[in-house]
Amino acid sequence: AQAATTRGDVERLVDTGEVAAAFTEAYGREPVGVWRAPGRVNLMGEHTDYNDGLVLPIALPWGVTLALAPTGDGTAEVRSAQRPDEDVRFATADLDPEAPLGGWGSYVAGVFWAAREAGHLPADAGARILVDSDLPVGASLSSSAALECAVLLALADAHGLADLAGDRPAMAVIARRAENGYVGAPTGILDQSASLRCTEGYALNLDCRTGAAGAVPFDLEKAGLRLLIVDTRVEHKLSDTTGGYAARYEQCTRAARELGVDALRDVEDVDSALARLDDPVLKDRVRHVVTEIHRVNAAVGLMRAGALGDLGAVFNASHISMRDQFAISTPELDLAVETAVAAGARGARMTGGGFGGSAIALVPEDRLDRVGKAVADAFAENGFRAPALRAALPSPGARRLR
Ligand code: GAF
Repeated sequence: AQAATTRGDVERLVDTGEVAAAFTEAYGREPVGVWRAPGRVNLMGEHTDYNDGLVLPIALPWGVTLALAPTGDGTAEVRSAQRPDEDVRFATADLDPEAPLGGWGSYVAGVFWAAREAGHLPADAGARILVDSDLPVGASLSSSAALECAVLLALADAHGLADLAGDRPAMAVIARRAENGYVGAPTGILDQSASLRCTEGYALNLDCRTGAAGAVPFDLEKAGLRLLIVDTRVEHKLSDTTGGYAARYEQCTRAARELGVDALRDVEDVDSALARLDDPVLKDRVRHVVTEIHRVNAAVGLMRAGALGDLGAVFNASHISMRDQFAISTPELDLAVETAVAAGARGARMTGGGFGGSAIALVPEDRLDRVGKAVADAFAENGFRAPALRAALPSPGARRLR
C-alpha cells in the first residue's frame, strides 16, 4: 500500500524543487511560484451536492503541483510531466465552450475561460505552466478538480487578482463553472470546495446550498484508525453527458420538480414524498439523497463526539443506499466494501461519483495489512484488475508552496 499515515509522509510527497526545476528546463526561465491543490475523498454525502445538500470531504495527501509564470500576452502554454507529448497552447480570447480543447487541456482552458467570464482575469493575462500530479486519473479522487483549483489559485496569486485570491468559496464557484460551462460535465461543487477549503486534520462539513462550511475534527491517529482507499482501477468518467452521472442529475432534478421543491434538500418527510411519486426509479433516487443528507449529519455528530469507530456503521448504510437505491456502484466496488468489512474494517463505502473509481474503508491500525491483503486477494480470485491501495490522512487544502 502507498501509505501517507503520518504528517512526515505527507510532507515527503510535496517536492517543490523538482517541479520548479522542470519548469525552468521547459521554458528557459524561472517560475514565479509553485502551488499545490489536493484530491479528495468524500466521507459522506454522495450526489447530494447538486441537490443543494450536505457533503463531508477530506483533502488527500496526493494532488496536483504546478509551477507558473504569468505573461501579459493573452496566451497560455501548459505542459504536464505525466503527458510529455500532449502540450497545450491556447489564446484566452479564442476559448469557446461550444468547441472545448478536449483532453486534459480542457480543465486548464476552462479555468481561464471561467475566470474571464466572471470578470476576474484581464484579457491580456496569460501564463506558462508546468503541471505535475501524483493523483491517479479516473479513480474518483478528483484529479480534475485538483488541476482546476491549482491553476485558478496560481493565476489569482500570480496575476494579483486580489478580490479572488482571498475568497476560497468564490474560487470554488469559478472552478466548478470551468467544469460545467467549458468541459461540459454537469457536476456539483463538492470536489472544488474540498480541494480549496479543506484543512489538515479536519473534514469539511459543507452546505452546498449556502456555501457555509465548518471544520470537523478527524483525528484518525488518535483513534487508532486508518482510512484505506481502494482504487478499483475501473475508470469512471463524469464528463460523459449521456452517461450515468448525468442521468442521476436529471432524475434528481425531475423528482424535485414533481415534488414541487427547489431541490431534494427540501424534502422533509421522505415517506410522504415517495407516496407522491409514481416512478419507482425516482422513488429510489429520492430515498438515497434524502437519507444520505441525514447520514452526513449523523457522521458529523459522531466525529464531534470523538466516536470515529462508530462512523463505520454509517459508511455501510451509505454504501447500501448507493448500491441499491442510487445504483452507482460496480461489482468491484461492492467486493472491495464487503471484503474490507469481512476482514475487520469498521465500515466501508464507495466514494465520489461512482460507476468505477474508489472505495474507502475505516480500518483499525493493526488490521490495515490484513484488510488490504484480503481485498487484493478477493480481486485476484474474481479475475478483477489488481486494485491500488493507499492509506491517507486528512491533509491540507490548496496552497502556495513557494
Ligand atoms: C463527482 C462530482 F464531481 C461531484 O460534484 C459530486 O456530485 C460527486 O461526484 C458525488 O458525490 O465527484
